[in-house]
Amino acid sequence: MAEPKSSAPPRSSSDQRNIAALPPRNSSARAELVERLADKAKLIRRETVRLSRIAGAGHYSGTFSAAELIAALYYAQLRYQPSDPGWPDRDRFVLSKGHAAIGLYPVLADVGFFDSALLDQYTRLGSIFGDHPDMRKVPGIDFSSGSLGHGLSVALGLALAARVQGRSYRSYCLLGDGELAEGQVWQAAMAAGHFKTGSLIAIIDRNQLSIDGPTETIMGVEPLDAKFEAFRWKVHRIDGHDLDAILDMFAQLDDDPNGAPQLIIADTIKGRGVQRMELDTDWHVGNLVGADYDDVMNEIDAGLQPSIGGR
Ligand SMILES: Cc1ncc(C[n+]2csc(CCOP(=O)(O)OP(=O)(O)O)c2C)c(N)n1
Ligand SMILES: [Mg+2]
Repeated sequence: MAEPKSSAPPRSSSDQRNIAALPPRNSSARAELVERLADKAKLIRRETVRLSRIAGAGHYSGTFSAAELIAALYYAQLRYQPSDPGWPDRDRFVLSKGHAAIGLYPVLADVGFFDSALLDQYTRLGSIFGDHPDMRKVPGIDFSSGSLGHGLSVALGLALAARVQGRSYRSYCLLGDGELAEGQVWQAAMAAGHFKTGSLIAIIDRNQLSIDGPTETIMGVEPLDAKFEAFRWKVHRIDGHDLDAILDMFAQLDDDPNGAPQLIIADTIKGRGVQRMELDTDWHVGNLVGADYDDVMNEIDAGLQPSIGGR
């Protein structure tokens, strides 16, 4: 394979992300930011519950494990212009675990990609919103995912495209840990290391569970750090529900587009934020109605409580 030319300009910290600069820990500006992001994570969980009821079923637990990550990405990290979804210099975001789209659509609406009233028709005949996202229909979606295993390859292609086009955008990809059983993920991982795509940022939602059981029983993925390091990635590991840790991690990412691709392993809890769902495979897909619906909404409103999941 021919080596793509490497002319992508480095990003500078002054590049326009969603926030100009990360306020230091323990400052009031930082506390305000974290509170705002926690509110957005609540929005993601609440809307997931509401839209699931419209559809008659929804992916709760794998969306909840990623709620803080998605909130931090869209309200503090990615650069984009909702008025111009195809802006060529936008950061790309590939939701490789496409079944979490139910939590992403409300964010795209909230930041202004489309009218949030459209969500009331979620999955109904004629709606642009399917259970999995369609890049041809939904403004702000960069890839039609849902069939697991493809996203990292696409995000890598987008990172290589930035290099060829001389653009400074980053390419982010959110993967599930069960998804890592797909061989194509490892082809992409190997190629990304080989091509030194430093502008590629993969985030693994390490919630320990696939659809019907623990990853380590179905297809063990550990030691995850060592595997990606062997493929020449720079690897970080954080608590994926700790907004301060996520923000610090984002601020530490390298800006060299020709350096090692960068992986964030985010240790999370599947179903986090709703105790009955935590680490319970029965809530991968479900449908909350009646009093259960109201109870769960109240629980979400109360914010994250100590996890019963033991981690
Ligand atoms: C290629 C493919 N195989 C199977 C599925 C069915 N499926 C949907 S979600 C899921 C579980 C994936 O587990 P993980 O990646 O860990 O997702 P999370 O725990 O974050 O929900 C599976 C197997 C799919 N969407 N695509
Ligand atoms: Mg998982």
